[in-house]
Amino acid sequence: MGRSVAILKLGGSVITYKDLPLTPNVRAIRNIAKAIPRDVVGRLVVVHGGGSFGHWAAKTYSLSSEDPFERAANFSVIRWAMESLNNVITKLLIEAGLPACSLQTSALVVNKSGEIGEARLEIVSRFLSMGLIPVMFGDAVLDSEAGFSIASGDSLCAQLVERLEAERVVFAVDVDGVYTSDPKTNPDAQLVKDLSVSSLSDIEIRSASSAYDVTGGMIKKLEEILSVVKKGAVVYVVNGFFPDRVRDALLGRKVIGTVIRR
Ligand code: ATP
Ligand code: IP8
Repeated sequence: MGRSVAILKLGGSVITYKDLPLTPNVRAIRNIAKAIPRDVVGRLVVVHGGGSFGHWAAKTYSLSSEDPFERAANFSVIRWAMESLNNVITKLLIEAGLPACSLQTSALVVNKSGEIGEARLEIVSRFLSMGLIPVMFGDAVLDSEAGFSIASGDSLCAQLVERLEAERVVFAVDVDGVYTSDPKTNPDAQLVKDLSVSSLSDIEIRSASSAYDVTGGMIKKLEEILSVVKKGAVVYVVNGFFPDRVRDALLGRKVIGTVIRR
């Protein structure tokens, strides 16, 4: 595809009320949808997280239950929860006039021991070449070792960067960017405006954002960001509650947030 593709990862902390099961933040999603510039259509992939849909479902319906029937039934509930959230997001993107089209992650990805193993992502470039915006998501997927596991939206972004040779990835989260430590628990935390691979390890990440984040919160996110940056993309971490920042980051403009380069 060449280095013009952008990936927008909509964090669960923005698109849902993380502590209210199965509750989307419709206003936040709608505002971001309206801010997506039309000139990125055909070179934009949207990926969203699980928030109070996927993470809540994965905590409540365990994929490691002893009983195989119960395990399969739990898998189907988590998948249903993610489809439900994806439906809301896709609908709001369409209402904003965008050619958004859902692509089910679990039909394209098979995990191996909890990490993405196979990822048949050729179809994503085909959707892009037809002028569509694929809308993908962290999902419950089959796992060649564990039976079932979770593929996070962040690790899907890392795969997409490699396959599409994406130019930039914008992570929309509920804080202004990456801080020296968690800004929600440390009032002295400082926003880090520019980061490189070598300085990433200096960031202290105190905790995951919610009691039921099953995919590792900010710690795991920074690991995925590291792998994205090493593959040559520039990463922006911005506050998704400020849609103008999301738009400016998608366009590669100067923005309040954190920019991470190789
Ligand atoms: P998901 O990956 O489930 O879609 P998300 O993308 O919204 O969720 P989180 O995993 O919730 O992102 O990570 C964002 C949270 O990380 C913030 O709400 C913040 O409280 C927490 N956090 C922890 N350490 C830091 C840090 N050093 N800088 C910024 N945020 C941090
Ligand atoms: O919120 C997790 O995706 P993430 C998806 O991007 C599920 O980590 C099903 C919990």
